[in-house]
Amino acid sequence: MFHAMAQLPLFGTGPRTLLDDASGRIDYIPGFLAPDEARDWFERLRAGVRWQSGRRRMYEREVDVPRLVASHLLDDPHLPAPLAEAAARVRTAVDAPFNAVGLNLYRDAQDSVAPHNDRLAHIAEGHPIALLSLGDTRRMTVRAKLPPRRVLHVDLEPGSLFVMSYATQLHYDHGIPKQHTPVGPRISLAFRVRRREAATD
Ligand SMILES: O=C(O)CCC(=O)C(=O)O
Repeated sequence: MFHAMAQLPLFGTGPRTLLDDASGRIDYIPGFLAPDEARDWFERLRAGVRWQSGRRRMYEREVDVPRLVASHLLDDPHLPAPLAEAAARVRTAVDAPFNAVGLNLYRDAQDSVAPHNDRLAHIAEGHPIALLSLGDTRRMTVRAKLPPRRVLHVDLEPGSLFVMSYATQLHYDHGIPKQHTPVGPRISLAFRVRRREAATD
């Protein structure tokens, strides 16, 4: 599924396979982007994307999600330049026909994403999800849905790439919890292969 990743990272301590069994595969590639590039894309995206407050249903009510979001199809003629560059770069590492990117902006330590798996009705079966991190480091928690509920905690550093196979979405939830210590803003780019009939979100 993934290209030989060992040859890809030019910075950081090298790629790590965090999980690889019948329940799926997760790879973490620190230093996938050079620090200057990660900083540049962060600034350009923070300023140049039309960030929105996401909404979700909770107990019969609509509430804001605690972060800002945006999404683009990758064939959008108005795709912001850093997203086109990021998509091209991610495709060099991950062998998947990514066609959409979801963006998350965590403004501070209070912003988060609750544990979830990606919506299976929206993503094409068999393809991975690749998360590119920019800005400050946030901790991702990946937890098995069933006992013994194996847990992975991964600090997603700026310029890193975190790749989850499709199968992991069946067996694990992933999330970014709020944290007690102050932290600066972080942007994540979630590259997905969306089913064409699914609306963007
Ligand atoms: O910010 C992240 O790295 C995780 C984002 C995520 O889980 C999602 O967009 O579904």
